Amino acid sequence: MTDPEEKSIDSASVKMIKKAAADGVSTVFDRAEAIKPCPIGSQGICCKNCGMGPCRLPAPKKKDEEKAPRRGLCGATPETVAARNFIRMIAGGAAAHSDHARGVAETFLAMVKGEAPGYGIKDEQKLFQVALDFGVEIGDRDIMEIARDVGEIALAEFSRQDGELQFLKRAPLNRQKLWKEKGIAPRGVDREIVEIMHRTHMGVDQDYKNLLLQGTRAAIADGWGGSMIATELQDIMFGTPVPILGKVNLGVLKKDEVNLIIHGHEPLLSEMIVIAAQDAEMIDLAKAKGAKGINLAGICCTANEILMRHGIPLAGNMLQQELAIVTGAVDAMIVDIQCIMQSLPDVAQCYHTKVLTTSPKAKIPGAIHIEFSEHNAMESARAIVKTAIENYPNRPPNIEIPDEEFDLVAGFSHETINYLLGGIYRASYRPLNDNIINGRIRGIAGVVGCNNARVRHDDAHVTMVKELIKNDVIVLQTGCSAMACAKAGLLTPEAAREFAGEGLFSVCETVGIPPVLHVGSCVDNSRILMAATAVVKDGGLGDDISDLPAAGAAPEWMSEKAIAIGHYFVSSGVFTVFGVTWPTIGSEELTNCLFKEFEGITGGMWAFEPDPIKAAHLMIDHIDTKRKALGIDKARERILYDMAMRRELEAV
Ligand code: NFS
Repeated sequence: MTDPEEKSIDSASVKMIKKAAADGVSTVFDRAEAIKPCPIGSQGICCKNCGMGPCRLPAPKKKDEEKAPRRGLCGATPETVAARNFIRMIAGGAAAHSDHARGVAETFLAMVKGEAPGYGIKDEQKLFQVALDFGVEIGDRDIMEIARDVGEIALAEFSRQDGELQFLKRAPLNRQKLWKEKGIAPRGVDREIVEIMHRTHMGVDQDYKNLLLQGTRAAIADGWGGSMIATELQDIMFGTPVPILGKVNLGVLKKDEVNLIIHGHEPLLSEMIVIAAQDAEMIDLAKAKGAKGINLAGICCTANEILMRHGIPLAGNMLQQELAIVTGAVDAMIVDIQCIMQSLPDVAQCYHTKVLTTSPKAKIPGAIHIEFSEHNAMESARAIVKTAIENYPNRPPNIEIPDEEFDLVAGFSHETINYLLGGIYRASYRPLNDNIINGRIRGIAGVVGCNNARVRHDDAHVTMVKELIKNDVIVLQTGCSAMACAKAGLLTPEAAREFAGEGLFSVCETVGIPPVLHVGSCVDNSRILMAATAVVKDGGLGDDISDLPAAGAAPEWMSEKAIAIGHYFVSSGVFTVFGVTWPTIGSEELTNCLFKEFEGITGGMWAFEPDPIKAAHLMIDHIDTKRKALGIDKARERILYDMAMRRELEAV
């Protein structure tokens, strides 16, 4: 294997990659060297949607072949094939977010009916807000009656057969109008996903632009439907996050406590485990087994959920899931759904870790299955915690916990941003807008998404975000990207002094916020949509999200969910840059449509740039173009001039 230092910028991960090699354990980093991606598949031009194929349509190499048509057996063009593949990725991603959301809605309804003991309502204000959005009468009705109506409407949204999703009404009016005019305002996400699967079946929709429009409907249904429903109902049940101090990286594991890692996505499970792990009986049991206590930590997006609401530490992001087990100190890793590697039980075999699956939708051979349902949540949570405790005495001799452990502040829901900037009594986005208008803040960037073993772990996230804040762009983050930057120390208020440009630093210092705001898990990218909408509604920065000096990025994306998210940002009017690889590159025409023509349809567009510094500058250029269109470009020049003058004065 090539130098482990080349695999990650995170020293804790490098140590564990080395330990894995010494222990004879194969990880994703080894497999990434052994298996090379198929060049035709990765360009999106391999069609395997029928039994006559797979038809691979690479560009002809020799000049004389240039005129030979590239066609599948049915005559499908590279454009059609790449568009089919691309929107099937959107379908996969939207399905993942939305099925998660459906689970939340079902639990919410069970809670209302008294069939989900342990769950309740923590944020009544948000319940009333969603009730208003859904047109549910509030009056002096009992809270559970209101909640029942909200839950029923939320659940019905998934299979809405006609009309439009209710949450579309939350978007700026111009955005709603545009979606209507272009015919892309979605119905229920289930229906839009099924229609993708139908249209991409052999011999149905052969027009790549028409295919992309269907992908657009499903993506909007994800962002403003499935994902937003998940975020809102989770907030109602578990509380809307407020700023909270946390810790990140493998150093959060404890040598002398039972280490229980929660990995996956649904807070339905992790919230219950947080409670079960605090149970006195469980702590006594841990002590009886020789441990000093029970230490919970998270991996992947469920980690972000429990960090934001309880301050539970983050053990690491997606590419650290195997490495956590390699420490030898994890007594159990509990998984639910999404971003979970099948290799976990294999890695665990070399240590003592028990891998527990909990969802009937996600089983792994070699793992122990303890089924979790909302009806017996606490019972299964306790069984899970007990399994971890009982495994503590089996710790192997070769334990090595890296020291790396960093502070971060998380919990910046869009409601929180409102209060922080505007104060309790006049909560508003006004100060943010004013600071964008006066140029101290140049613009807003959302940097989100996965890790990808094809590139150096965490490198692109951290490099891009540093470049953005250096140029006075405030960054909102979710998911693995937020964890990467937290490990680099960017998610603390002190980071503003060290890394931010002078304008952004002055705002961060006044308000006491980090230059990089942790907004939550991947379904919480819906919070970024709401924040962008709030900025538009506060005024002075245009009439639509596409007018804002804002941009999005997923520099280390790998999952279909990331494509769905990227496309709902583009469809909401945001310029969005992805790194690593681009899944339609095999069709120039289709790629051109997504990168250029799409701006004429949705006001947003895609870009691909694997170099994170160049990608950051694409975002900054876009932000500057929007500032110019808004007529606020001069304000920034003045600010910078003032700063320079001040420095000169200070020098005298
Ligand atoms: Ni989102 Fe990617 Fe997964 Fe979270 Fe991490 S890999 S698309 S960031 S954990 S969902």
